[in-house]
Amino acid sequence: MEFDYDPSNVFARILSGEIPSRTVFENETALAFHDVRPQAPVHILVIPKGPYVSIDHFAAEATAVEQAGFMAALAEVCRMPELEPGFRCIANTRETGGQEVPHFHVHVLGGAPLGPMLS
Ligand code: IU
Repeated sequence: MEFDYDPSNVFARILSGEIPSRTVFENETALAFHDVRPQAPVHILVIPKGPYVSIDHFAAEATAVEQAGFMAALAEVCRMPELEPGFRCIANTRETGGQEVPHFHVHVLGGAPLGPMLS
């Protein structure tokens, strides 16, 4: 599959510093920040710093260092005390999968009972 990354997407502009975000955690290859329209008391987005459009693009083409850095950032977010009772990670993928921003991101949601996923 060919992956076509649009460098003008909003998360690229957050990474360049053009648009501010409320950072939760950052390392060499990944950034975690609060979603601007939270759908749960805790709603964090974890993104790689590299130009990957989706989870399958990232899995296919990111280096081992980028993948390890991303997982380290995700793990850091998952250790937030507010998430200890339970949380949900989601990676919407392509338009049919509900993806609006074409830069790979994992939503981490929690801070309240979430109920069944497809309710
Ligand atoms: P999606 O999986 O691509 O549908 O999720 C995109 C998320 O990015 C969505 O929850 C938005 O609220 C969020 N977001 C953001 O945090 N900051 C922005 O400037 C924009 C979208 I545009």
